[in-house]
Amino acid sequence: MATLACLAADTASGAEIEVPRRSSTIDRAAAELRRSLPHLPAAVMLATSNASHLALLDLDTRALGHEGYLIREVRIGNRAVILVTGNSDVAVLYGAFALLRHVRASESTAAINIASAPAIPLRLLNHWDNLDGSVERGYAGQSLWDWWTLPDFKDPRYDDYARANASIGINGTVLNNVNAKAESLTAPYLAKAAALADVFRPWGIRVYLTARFSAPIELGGLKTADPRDPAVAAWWQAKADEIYRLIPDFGGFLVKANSEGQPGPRDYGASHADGANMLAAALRPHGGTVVWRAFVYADTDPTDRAKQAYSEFRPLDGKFADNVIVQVKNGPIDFQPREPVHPLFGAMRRTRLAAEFQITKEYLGFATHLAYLGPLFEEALDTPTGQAPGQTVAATLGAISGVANIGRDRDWAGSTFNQANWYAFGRLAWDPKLSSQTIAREWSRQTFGNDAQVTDTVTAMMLRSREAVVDYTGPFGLAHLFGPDHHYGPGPWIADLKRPEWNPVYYHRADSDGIGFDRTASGSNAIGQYAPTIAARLARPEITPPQFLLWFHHLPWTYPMPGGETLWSAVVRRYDHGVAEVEAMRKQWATLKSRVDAERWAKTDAYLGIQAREARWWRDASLTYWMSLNHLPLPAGSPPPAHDLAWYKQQRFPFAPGAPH
Ligand code: GCV
Repeated sequence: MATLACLAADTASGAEIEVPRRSSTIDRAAAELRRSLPHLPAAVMLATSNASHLALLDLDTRALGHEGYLIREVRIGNRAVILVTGNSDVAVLYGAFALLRHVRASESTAAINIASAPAIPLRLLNHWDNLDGSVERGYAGQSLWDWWTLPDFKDPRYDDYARANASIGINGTVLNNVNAKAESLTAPYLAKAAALADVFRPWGIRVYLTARFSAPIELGGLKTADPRDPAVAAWWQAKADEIYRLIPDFGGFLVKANSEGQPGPRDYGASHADGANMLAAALRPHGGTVVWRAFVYADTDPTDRAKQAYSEFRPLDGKFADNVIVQVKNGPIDFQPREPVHPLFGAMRRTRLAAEFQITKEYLGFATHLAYLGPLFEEALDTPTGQAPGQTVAATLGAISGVANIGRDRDWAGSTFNQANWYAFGRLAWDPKLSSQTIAREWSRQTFGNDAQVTDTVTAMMLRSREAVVDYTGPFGLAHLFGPDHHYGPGPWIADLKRPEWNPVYYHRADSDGIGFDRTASGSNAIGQYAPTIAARLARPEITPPQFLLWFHHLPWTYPMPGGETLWSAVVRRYDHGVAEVEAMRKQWATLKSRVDAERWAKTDAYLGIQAREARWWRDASLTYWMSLNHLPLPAGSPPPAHDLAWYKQQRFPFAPGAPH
């Protein structure tokens, strides 16, 4: 073993970390083990699969690909070691983190034998961070990126950010908001991005930037940004060359085009494919990727907003260059507490697709409400597309993006439990077959320790939490009932915003007779965008999954639900249940007071208090409004709302965080 560089020796146990070949990435893997496991359970070797020490072991690592890892107890020479290996340095790093997870969860390495490779090659965070330090839909303080002091000062938190991401397998990060400023592509900002890329590189994380489509006009002085104009293509080519001189492993561009006022190829009568392919050509010589968002809807299109992305992108299938990925939000509207999956999944067979999830909780109570998103991610990823036998949404993906919930708050994500959403996103991006329950337990143990009562209670709270938010904000598939702009709190009565599809009344279509959006053939026929087997289930309310009932159907308030109660009574019961669930979570958390550190216990307790108050507000405001339309009494036992409708309508929140500016 003379050639081994022994980086650490634990004097207490005598165990050591052996590293046949050092690199900046493998050194970090060793340092993580040393830092987190001061008492290593056994000697650990960190080595890529081509290390000569492993030759005699005859390991077959082909199935691991570039990033997958293998952790196994082996004998090397006359010694037993836990080998962490893979086909690249970053694979070894991922393996080291997996070993840490395993030890935290099982407190043992006996008979360890874990092989794992990521199911989805590109696993991105999307930051909606602005150059002025604000974060669109950010509820965890200012942007982590201090553009003012970069590139000179590299805040140590950048390294911690990268560590946290590498520990869950995130391999790319888009630094800036999709509502992009052209300035982010100027030389000073590229130097700042390059400084961050230097910090992230050893952790296997590539930097991406959003690209404002009109940048050739704003920065280059051109008269047009038409993607078919050779001068425009040349401008982007030169810009790409400039970026790669500074960031040789630059990941590429993320683009929001012709969506919510952003410029794009449609401004010139060109298609989304024309725009994406022009940028892709500029990145191609350098190995970069264009991630092009399919989040489009237009007030000039009178059809159902839920149909517009499919209508515009499905005909472009096969027309995108192979270094373009089309990024599709998990549902057809906009990150609601529950949506059916987007019909584009499985429908664009000749296009690489990414699923975009929102980790930040724009529509699930901001940072203050406890809503564990593991079940939301899992539900979408596991949904069958119906487009091929056994195909789930996860199986259609070449990439996955999560809109980050990270800021400069001391707890990074605005609350302890919001960290679980960042964690769950990464774990499911690596392995969509993991259950959200497994992930919740794993996270709880690593966050609060191995006290079984804490693990069981925290896991139980987490697993009921997202459904509680669905119940008190919009049960049975009701959606987009939020106050305007800030999206904080209820506003189902809002009907006067400029664009029809910005108004909650557009989505619920409630009147004296009934409620819900008819998306069947007799209505907008959005169900026609799904595969026939799926569409058949959605065509009739009796066989539509109840959680999507009012997403797809307009039904009378008196509609008989399974079990005999009326739709109205069932709706009220769900609102009441949502409120009760938050009270139950509060009680569960109270039982942990002596078992969780005082600081995190107190903040979570206070936040659950806020959530309980706001769940009641949501329930009361919504029911008051529905009753103003249907004039039905509340079922027996359901408490009357605290205020009248006028009171709820009067509430104003000018300083709610996260709204665009
Ligand atoms: C970045 C929603 C949000 C916007 C966001 C947009 C998007 O509409 O409210 O803040 O803009 O989605 O995903 O582009």
